[in-house]
Amino acid sequence: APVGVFDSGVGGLTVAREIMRQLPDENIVYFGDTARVPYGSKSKNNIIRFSRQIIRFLETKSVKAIVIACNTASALALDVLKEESDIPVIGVITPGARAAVKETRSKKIGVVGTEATIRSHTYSKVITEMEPEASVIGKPCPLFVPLVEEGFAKHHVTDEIIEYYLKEMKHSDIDTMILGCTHYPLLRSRIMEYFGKDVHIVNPAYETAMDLKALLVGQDMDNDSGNLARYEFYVSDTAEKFKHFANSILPYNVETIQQINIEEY
Ligand code: DGN
Repeated sequence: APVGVFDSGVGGLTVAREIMRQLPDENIVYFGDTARVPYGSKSKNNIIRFSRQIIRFLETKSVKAIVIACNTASALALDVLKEESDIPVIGVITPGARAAVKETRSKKIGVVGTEATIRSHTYSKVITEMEPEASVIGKPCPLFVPLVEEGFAKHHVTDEIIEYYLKEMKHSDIDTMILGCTHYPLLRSRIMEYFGKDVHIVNPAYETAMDLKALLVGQDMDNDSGNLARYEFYVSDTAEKFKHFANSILPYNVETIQQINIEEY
């Protein structure tokens, strides 16, 4: 059976890419909610409703586990969805938080993400449950998403926006920073350059793939067939833009992407 991965759009492909790297035998069904992106500026009720529909859709594909690749949906909907679902559902927040707690010496951790993710304080809550002495500074960086999607990751305006958003964080005493949004790993090298060596950068996509591996092995659900893994992609808006982005970040060429009406689920 495949693993279901979903996101508000294309960003979750950074998580799918890590799963492909770390679990090369696993089949993946990916859903990107391109008709309703962005989630970062939406209310909790809507994010839960959207995520519920997507999980119902993925269940029709007989997935054995679901990864919520979207930080915003993980921050606002994971608790509810986990409770409702018969199959294991994991998000990106706990894996990212755990890695940050392990890494930090100063116990001062920075988190960047969408407006909704930062406002929810979910990263802070999860981090302080693991390490009560930790303090977390959050900063919403909403412009990072369109910059990445429009192909501006290496443009000098992106460096200016990084400076604009992260100036305060740079002059704080954090020693670890979580890239708490699916798109931000694509700005990783620019952000690392901006902070210099003193700040450790955590990529929750990488950590989540490790957690998924542990989950599948632990429940004896890992696929060691040795066959070539199958990847299926579904979106709620036209496939064209998704395809372009997918082919710019995935290690192989995506040919077929199917558009579905997610409101039917
Ligand atoms: N996928 C979203 C996240 O990780 O929070 C970012 C895109 C969005 O919905 N704004």
